[in-house]
Amino acid sequence: MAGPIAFVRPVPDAFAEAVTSHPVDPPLDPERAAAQHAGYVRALEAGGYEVVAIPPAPDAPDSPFVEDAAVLIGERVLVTRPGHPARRAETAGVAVVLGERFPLQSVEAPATIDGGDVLVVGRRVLVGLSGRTNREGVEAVAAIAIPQGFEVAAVPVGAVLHLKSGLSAIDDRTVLWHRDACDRDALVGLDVVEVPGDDPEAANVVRLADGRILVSAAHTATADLVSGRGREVVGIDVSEFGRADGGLTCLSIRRRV
Ligand code: CIR
Repeated sequence: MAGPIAFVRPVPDAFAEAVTSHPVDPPLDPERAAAQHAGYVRALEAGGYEVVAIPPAPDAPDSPFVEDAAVLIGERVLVTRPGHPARRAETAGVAVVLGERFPLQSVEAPATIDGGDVLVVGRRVLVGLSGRTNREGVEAVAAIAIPQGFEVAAVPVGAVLHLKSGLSAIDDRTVLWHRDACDRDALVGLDVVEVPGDDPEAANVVRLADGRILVSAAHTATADLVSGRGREVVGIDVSEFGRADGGLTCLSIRRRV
């Protein structure tokens, strides 16, 4: 089996036009985002991932949030149909690169699915029902996951963009959870660490291949919680992506083993 791999996509100048839930002032800064993206890539590499860059999409402002365009579970990939119509053109270029390594499945209308709504924890797959992902989208994820031995559960998402905007895993049974992401009851059977504060993105971290946890530098309480669980933390600044409603997981499609 190949080693840990992460797919990323560079920041285009058009990033200034990314979809945002709130007006941003000053405008999004593609240069600053590109510098932060370079730091993110370095952190993934230092954490043990082979990083593969998908060719840039100059006309797709949100394309660095590559996680939303494809879901990689086990040995199979679901090319998504993003919930926001402006993001649908992103999937073609992602499919070309992932298709060189994995069998692809695609999604037909009326299904919509954003990868930000799909959290794999051990053999469990939690799929958020959100403004971006519908029931048919959940079924499409189940169709690639269940035959590989994963359990799949639909999870109604709270006041966040995606399920993972406020929920992520630090090992195969422990999740960081912010109350805005979903009902805690949806996580029964998992070890749940509640992340305090008003910003759900504080619960969005990335498991590096070497077991360390990538945490946004803005979220020092999260870093303390993670290190309190015996995990080494790597801090990184991704604030420019946060202004466009994205967090750490959004910037890559990863497979750890
Ligand atoms: C969007 O609204 O679609 C982007 N501006 C942000 C996407 C963030 N992706 C993610 O949480 N997986």
